Amino acid sequence: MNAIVYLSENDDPERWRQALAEAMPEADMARDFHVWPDQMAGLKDYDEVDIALVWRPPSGALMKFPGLKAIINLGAGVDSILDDRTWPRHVPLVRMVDPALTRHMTEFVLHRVLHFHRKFHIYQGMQRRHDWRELPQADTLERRVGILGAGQLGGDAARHLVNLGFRVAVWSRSEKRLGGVESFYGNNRLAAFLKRTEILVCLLPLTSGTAGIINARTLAQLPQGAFVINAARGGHVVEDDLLAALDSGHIEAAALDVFRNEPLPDSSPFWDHPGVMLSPHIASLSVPGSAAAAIAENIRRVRRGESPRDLVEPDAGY
Ligand code: NDP
Ligand code: OXD
Repeated sequence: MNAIVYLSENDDPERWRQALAEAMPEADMARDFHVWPDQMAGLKDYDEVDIALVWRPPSGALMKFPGLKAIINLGAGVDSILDDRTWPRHVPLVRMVDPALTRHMTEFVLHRVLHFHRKFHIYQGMQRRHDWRELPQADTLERRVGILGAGQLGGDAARHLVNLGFRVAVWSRSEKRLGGVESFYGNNRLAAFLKRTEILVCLLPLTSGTAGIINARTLAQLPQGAFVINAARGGHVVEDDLLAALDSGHIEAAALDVFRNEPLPDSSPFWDHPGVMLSPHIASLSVPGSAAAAIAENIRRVRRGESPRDLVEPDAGY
């Protein structure tokens, strides 16, 4: 028998059970979908579990299922799994690639880029002071946006920004050919990418090669008055360095969705910093009704003995 175990404290498991039931009418999700650790009673033997659906699973939990054929992550970033030394490396790990996840991230990026580009961060303060003035406005065609990461999310955001007229560049490991987008790749091109970037967007995976990439040195390489938008992981930013750059005015403002410690502690200076627009890790939330299609297809592939799509390369870290 094949069974699915759901390991996540982040979401309502019933939403995923329901979405998968619709995407896999051939399966009996009432019988075969088990929620760790509270709803495991219906399972005779942990060996029966071939699929784990996970989001930040508790350390050691995946080791309890020796028959696993795939670990399917209910989000795009797999850093929390790879950081846990107990995850079974021999089991294929799948990340989330889903049109709704991509669409919603692009909305977030467009919103933040337009917010800074059109100076709404300044107009908001002016409203509070009853200050009716118009500020000089740069033309979109002259505004240089740079995206760290040009994968599913960075690539889509880049395309939409190009459509709005922005001058867009991406930075990735390998060269990209995206219409109208300048491609920088490799560590030795990072400085040149930063030098031309007025609005920096981070959409990198968190790996040993990208942790702390937004730091005093790289922030100093951005032009005076640049903006930072981080929708990837808190670990990409050296938070004290960003605060110092905001305080000095070198960075005019930042939009931060992710933090090293989440939920963001009440004592964090980011909460009340006038240059920070903050959100609680909601840039793009997984949508079960949309993501279930790709998950169902991967479950079918694995059960037919085929390799799943959207595999993570553990050595690369994403
Ligand atoms: P992808 O794996 O599709 O893309 C990753 C991109 O980063 C690729 O272009 C890759 O380069 C590049 N990259 C990786 N390592 C390096 C490096 N060392 N130097 C330069 N470029 C590098 O990931 P997604 O676009 O699907 O997701 C990106 C991240 O967004 C996730 O890992 C997650 O952390 C975050 N996220 C945040 C959400 C939120 O709500 N805040 C929601 C969803 C995701 P190459 O193409 O050459 O391989
Ligand atoms: C993700 C996230 O990685 O929501 O999908 O952060």
